[in-house]
Amino acid sequence: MNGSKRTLVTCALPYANGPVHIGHLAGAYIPGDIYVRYLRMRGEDVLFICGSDEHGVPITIKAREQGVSPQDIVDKYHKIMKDAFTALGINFDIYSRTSSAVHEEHASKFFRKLYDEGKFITRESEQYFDPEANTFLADRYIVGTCPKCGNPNAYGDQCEKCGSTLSPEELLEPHSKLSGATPIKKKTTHWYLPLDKYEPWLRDWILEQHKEWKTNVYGQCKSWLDGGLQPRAVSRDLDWGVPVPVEGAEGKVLYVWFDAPIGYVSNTKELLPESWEKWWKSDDTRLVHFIGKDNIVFHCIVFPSMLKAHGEYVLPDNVPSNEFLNLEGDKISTSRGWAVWVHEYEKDFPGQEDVLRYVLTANAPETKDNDFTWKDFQSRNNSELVAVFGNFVNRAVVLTHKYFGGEVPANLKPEAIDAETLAAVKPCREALEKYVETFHFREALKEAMNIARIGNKYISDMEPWKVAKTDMDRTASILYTCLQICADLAIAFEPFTPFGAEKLRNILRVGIDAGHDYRAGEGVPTENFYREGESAALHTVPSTEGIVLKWDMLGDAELLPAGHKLGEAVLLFQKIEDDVIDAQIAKLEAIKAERAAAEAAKKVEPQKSEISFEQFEAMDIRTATVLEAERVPKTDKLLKLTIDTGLDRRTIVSGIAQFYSPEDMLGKQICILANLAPRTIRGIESRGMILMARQGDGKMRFITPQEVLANGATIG
Ligand code: B3M
Ligand code: ZN
Repeated sequence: MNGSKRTLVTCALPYANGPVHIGHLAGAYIPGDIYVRYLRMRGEDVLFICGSDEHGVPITIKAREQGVSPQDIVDKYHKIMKDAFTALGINFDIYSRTSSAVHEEHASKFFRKLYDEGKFITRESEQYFDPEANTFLADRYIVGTCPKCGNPNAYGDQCEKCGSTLSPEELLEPHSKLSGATPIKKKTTHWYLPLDKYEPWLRDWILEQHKEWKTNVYGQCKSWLDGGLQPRAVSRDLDWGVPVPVEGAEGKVLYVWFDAPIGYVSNTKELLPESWEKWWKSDDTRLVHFIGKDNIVFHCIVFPSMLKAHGEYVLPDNVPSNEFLNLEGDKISTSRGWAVWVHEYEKDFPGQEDVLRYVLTANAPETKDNDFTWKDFQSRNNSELVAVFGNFVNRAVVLTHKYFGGEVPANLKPEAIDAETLAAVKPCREALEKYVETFHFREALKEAMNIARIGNKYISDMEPWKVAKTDMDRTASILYTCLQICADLAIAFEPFTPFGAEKLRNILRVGIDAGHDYRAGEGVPTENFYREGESAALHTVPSTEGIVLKWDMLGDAELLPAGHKLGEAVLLFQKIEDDVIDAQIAKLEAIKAERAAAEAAKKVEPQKSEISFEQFEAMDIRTATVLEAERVPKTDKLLKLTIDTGLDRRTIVSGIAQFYSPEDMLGKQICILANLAPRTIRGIESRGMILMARQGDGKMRFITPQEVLANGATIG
């Protein structure tokens, strides 16, 4: 299908500052994995590259927040992300990292070549500088009040509350996140890639030569190009990243978006030190980048311009990008905790990786933003994977065990409907192929599911369990036909739900030719199916009767010959019950409630009307200590406190029982308004009032001097 070309597939290198969530998966990683598995089954030579993006300002900010080094942060998340991909069967040939030595060397060389050949321009500009911390400040390091919504914690590049894109100049009362100082402007020099020079070439290359790119990608490129390109800085004043390899560039590193895409090349080099160039420097390579929509400009405009400037590398042939996935109607956000994290999913749904892969593909945001809901997740599992695919396979295999001792029966009494049913698989295969090859994975999955629907309808219509009462020969033909479709499903679902497909192959006792990969580096034999250890079951099935399924067999009249012995029937997919889904929904509701409470807590009451100094002085406020405390009977809110005011011992009734128990109050020094007119509350005379601080959400705390003072000390 790709002629003689080999295919180099990359998935965006995720930032190592948070775990992988369903938005990442749906955007780039699951589509990339489906594509690679499919091509490999078709015998294509494919290399699948990814890794962590470990530079950039968000990582340094996270490190500061947590009081650890940036290296600690990336070490932690690199492992979490790597494990998450492995758990979901996303088998990159290499998942490395941009903090590796190979990458630093390779990225430096790349920069240096462009520098030596005069491909950069330098520009002096004024950047924000923290005079106390003595360092330049990235936009993210400047905080202030959002001019649009008044959020006091907006960043110099964006307000996360109202979503506005900002520049540091727009912030009200800007201050440095590092020291709190007001930033000043200072001159600094940086290297720029003059994208404007590449604009005519880009226009031709994308707008004329790549009209086949997905419309969302093509459209974004066109609007960037129509807006006119500007030189883009490729260095930053920062102490975390690949140092700019130029004399006199101390304190400067490569801009993260300059070094990260070079990571695709470095990671290839790390895996294949001898032959990486054949993947990157040969016209026989088709390069395909799977990315999320916020990465389009970098992969279609900036990185290709870098590659063009360098001159030795292939350019991407396609850049399939998805739109965004929302979660229960709300934008997924790592910082707001609004996500379904893969490592948590693994805990809550062990062994159900396929369900997530299936749902995220069936509901992929391929052409527009889409929504993930737990109800949809449940219903797709229960009514599609379980009720159609799983149910069909289970009925076919169980009945074969019941009537034919678990052997594929001979096709003793064929009818036209059998051949027609099997013939209906081929068009599904053809459509599936067309859709995968044009990056329409949700349509492709529908076609795979159509094969299961064909089988499920056939077995329901034929009712072999009834036919068996009168006609065993006809029953044999019906089950023979069903089992051929089961084998089709074991091929067709391999790219989408590899765990279920493998289970199915174990039931059918067949192997699969899934092509070869490069996970062990070079020299992996091409006849490699699955290596021991990662899919042990395939290797330990005692007899596969020599049957090895191949993509090209999909839709053939006979994949399993009569007499072939099947394994035990096991359920491919499990029903997901309401309580499991309700628990996930409750988890999200708790996150929302927490967020709402945090917002409410920050709500500030308006200032009261002005009073005179005399009015203030009229209030007798002083310290006191709680000697006795008890609940006022038959009330939820009231505590009766006996206190030592320095002047006397007296009783105060206070509405704080929601926040403090009597034991909490015993012995505490508090502040009271002593000269408040006495009031009788529940038959108890209360003399004075305890001073409490109350925040926006109603939470209250008593006021206490910073150090214990004598009782009766006056406050004012
Ligand atoms: N790390 C952005 C992201 O994770 C960025 C991608 C780099 S790909 C070279 O969305
Ligand atoms: Zn705002």
